[in-house]
Amino acid sequence: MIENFKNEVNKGLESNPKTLPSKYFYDKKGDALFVEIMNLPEYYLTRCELDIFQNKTQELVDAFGVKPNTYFELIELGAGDGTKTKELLKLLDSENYSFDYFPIDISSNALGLLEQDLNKELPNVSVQTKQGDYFEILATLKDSKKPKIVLFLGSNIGNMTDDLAAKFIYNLGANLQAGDKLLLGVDLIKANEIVRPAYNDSKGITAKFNLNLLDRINNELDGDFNLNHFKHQPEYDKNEGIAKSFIESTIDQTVEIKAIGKTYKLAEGEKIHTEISRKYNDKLVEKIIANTDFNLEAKIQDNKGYFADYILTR
Ligand code: AVJ
Repeated sequence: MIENFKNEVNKGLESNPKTLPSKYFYDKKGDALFVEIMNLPEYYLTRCELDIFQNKTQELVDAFGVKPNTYFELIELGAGDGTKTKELLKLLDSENYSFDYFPIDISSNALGLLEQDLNKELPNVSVQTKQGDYFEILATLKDSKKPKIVLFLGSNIGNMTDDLAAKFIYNLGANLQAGDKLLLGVDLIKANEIVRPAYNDSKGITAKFNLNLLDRINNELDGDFNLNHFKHQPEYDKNEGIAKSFIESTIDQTVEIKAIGKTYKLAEGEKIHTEISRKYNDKLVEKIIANTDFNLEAKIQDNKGYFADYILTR
């Protein structure tokens, strides 16, 4: 684990232009900052998808094509605190659907909290938490041959390049059977004035979230990044449809990472690319599923038309 972190940090900082992987945002402090981001007025994504789960719940269930008397498995990749999914679970529970809910997450802590909360609020829903790697767990669930609905919410796929997203969906298909469904939550391409503030909020929480990556390297790899000499630098252009985050060096400097045993030079104005957040439209969704076993079944949007939950059928 720490070896991977070292290797990826070293590879990224030796690249030209420099990069660091966004998956390392999420240490304890990063998790807490992301919760703060989700509550920001500028960060519309979470609220828009919650609007779908609250107000278009029946449309979602209709698109799943499930019936109350036929058992299915509801699987969620990266369950988080389950706020959105709870709305769906409430409806399925009140209409006596027969299913088990399998939230999958890398954080056993998050899963424990979610299970506790659901057992209290929806005691009739069977919750089977699964801690670990998405694909390893899906491979074990495949053996049951039960009909499956997989949820991948929150525009989490947005952190992947289009190539990686296509491979990811292909691999999901390989772990499912014909007729199974995938609910893919994506942020839609829209005006700069709406997307830019979501990644550059007025309270500077997103800036802290981005720069926390340097802090994590300082803490875990004995680095000496001085956060006063770096700044958050986001970019978005609707013609490309990808929000990008950079960390910009504000002076000429050399940083040392002792655990790697190396130093890295940064020029004033030089940027480290830390994240992409891909925004989608129908064409791009069609593109990433083109070489997979999935077909587009339905598209369900929030009332503003900012966000979409696409239902794909395997
Ligand atoms: C968790 C990947 C959906 O890209 O919008 C939020 C992460 N980065 N603000 C996103 C994030 C900066 C978020 N995802």
